[in-house]
Amino acid sequence: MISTSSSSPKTQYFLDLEDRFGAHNYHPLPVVLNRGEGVFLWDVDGKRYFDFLSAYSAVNQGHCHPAIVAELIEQAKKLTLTSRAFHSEGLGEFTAFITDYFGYEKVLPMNTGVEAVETALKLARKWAYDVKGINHDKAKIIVCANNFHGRTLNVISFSTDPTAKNNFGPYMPGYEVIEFNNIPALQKALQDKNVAAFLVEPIQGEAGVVVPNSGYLSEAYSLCKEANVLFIADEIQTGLARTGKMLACDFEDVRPDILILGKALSGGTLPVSAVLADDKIMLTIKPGEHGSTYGGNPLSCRVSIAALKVLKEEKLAENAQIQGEYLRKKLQDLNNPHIAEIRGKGLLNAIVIDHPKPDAAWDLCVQLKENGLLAKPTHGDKIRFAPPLIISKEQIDDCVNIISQSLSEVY
Ligand code: IF1
Repeated sequence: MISTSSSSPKTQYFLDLEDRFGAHNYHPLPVVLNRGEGVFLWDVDGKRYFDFLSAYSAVNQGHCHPAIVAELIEQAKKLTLTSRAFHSEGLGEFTAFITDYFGYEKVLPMNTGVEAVETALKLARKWAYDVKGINHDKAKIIVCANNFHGRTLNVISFSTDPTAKNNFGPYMPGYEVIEFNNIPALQKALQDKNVAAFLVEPIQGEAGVVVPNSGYLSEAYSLCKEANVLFIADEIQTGLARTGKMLACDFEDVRPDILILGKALSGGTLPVSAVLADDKIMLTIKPGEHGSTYGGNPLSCRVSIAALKVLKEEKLAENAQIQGEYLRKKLQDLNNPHIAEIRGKGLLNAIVIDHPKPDAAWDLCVQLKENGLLAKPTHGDKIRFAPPLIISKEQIDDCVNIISQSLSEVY
């Protein structure tokens, strides 16, 4: 039984249900939500919170965005799923829309983020054999330490996080892990002629919002080009305006050979992911070689078009840039001795807590919750601050006041 002194009977009821009947594969804050609108969430007692997690960047457009929900409802009444055994109006329109939006020749739609990562990795291997001419079963993919790309057996095979990986073996071969933000390490790894691709998060999210040196992505991209190796960007968390540009790779004018998107591609309404690439890569996968029952369904397609339109119409990249800078400055100005570091880009931010108590970051998050702001600790001492991108300056002011007050109450 999960119990906290402040949980209401109603909250406790739902905590107990999950605890009793749900797998224990998460450790959530003890808050039970039942409504969302814009930057706000409400719990079962009607208490309102600022959302500073945005479902790990899936609700960049804000909760229950009216334009996205309207499209969802309208399409749900018309046609939701055909499977890819047949064509649908929605899929045709989506493929044209998203390839034009990001400037690629082709798209392959999937559902969850990790499925899109798997798709990108399969594409890279197929390209390696069919185009680059690597010998059968020899293709190698370079990845970075402290990566997070999802939770399938293949993807955790190249995780360096023991919690995500241990006791799930045997693992998939064919990966080499190098240090993130280390160009010489990449140079060395690229000397192997069997390297097909380099898979990287432009900013490492799970690692605690680790922003690489400026120039890292563009240099890594150039090295990949020289070595005839595909540069794969996992922009599932960093993309779609989160960091202050449409893609985090845009900061360095890098156009990935394979671009992976997910999360906010549906504005938090249903799982939609996508892999974008040009013909010379995408057309290496032939009919029957890859797919998904729900991937590219007409409901997802229409919702995704609406979600992408909102990003541009509401200038969310610009707002993320402006409010992100403002948030980091306001947090600096607190001059709080327990905030050791404030880092991030746009509205993908994290603070590092400096406090002797082992659960210091968790305790602060519980206090933030008491004071009406929801954020989640990661790796013990870090807290992610990533509100929906529609947040205003006045709302940031309110949030920083809550953070300041909570810090003084808890430490
Ligand atoms: C969980 C983290 C964030 C991702 C990148 C692929 C995926 C993710 C860059 C897979 C997913 C989520 C999953 C969520 C926690 C969360 C997370 F802390 F674990 F690392 F956001 F930072 N690539 N990230 O960030 O996408 O299959 O989940 O749709 O609980 O696993 P998915």
